[in-house]
Amino acid sequence: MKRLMILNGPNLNLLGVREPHIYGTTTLAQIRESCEQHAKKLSLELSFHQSNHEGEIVDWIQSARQTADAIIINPAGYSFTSIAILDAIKAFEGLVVEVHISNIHARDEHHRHSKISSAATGVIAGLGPYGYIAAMDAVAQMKKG
Ligand code: CA2
Repeated sequence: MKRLMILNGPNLNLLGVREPHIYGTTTLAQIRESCEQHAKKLSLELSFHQSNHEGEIVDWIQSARQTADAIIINPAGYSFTSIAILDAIKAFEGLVVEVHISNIHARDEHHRHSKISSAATGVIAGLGPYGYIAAMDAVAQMKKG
């Protein structure tokens, strides 16, 4: 069974609670629930995390070297700042899909250039919470990871 780690960065715990015009009304708990259901359908073993702390995210990515075959990551605000997360992703050998709920390319200049994307296998942006499901389908289909 393929093992998948889904990581969510800072403030994503506020999804559905604030700024629904940008990020929609779905909460992170609802996203987690739909990912868990989808993982069962795809026979993926899933772990799902959210943190507001960069070092904790780095620790999870490092632990994924032993415990996961693929990572789906929404680095949120750290997408645009974190060389530490970029370096940790580079040291992970499996498939990495970066997901953004909003279309970061259609946003202001602070939200356009993810540092993480250069190390990701693929990037999904702008599909709302469905982006996580699309990323899981990719993980299940693709050979690496
Ligand atoms: O669209 C995404 O998934 C983002 O990664 C979300 C990040 C943002 O910085 C990226 O540009 C795109 C922000 C997550 C913060 O989520 C909030 C949700 C509700 C209220 C405030 C923040």
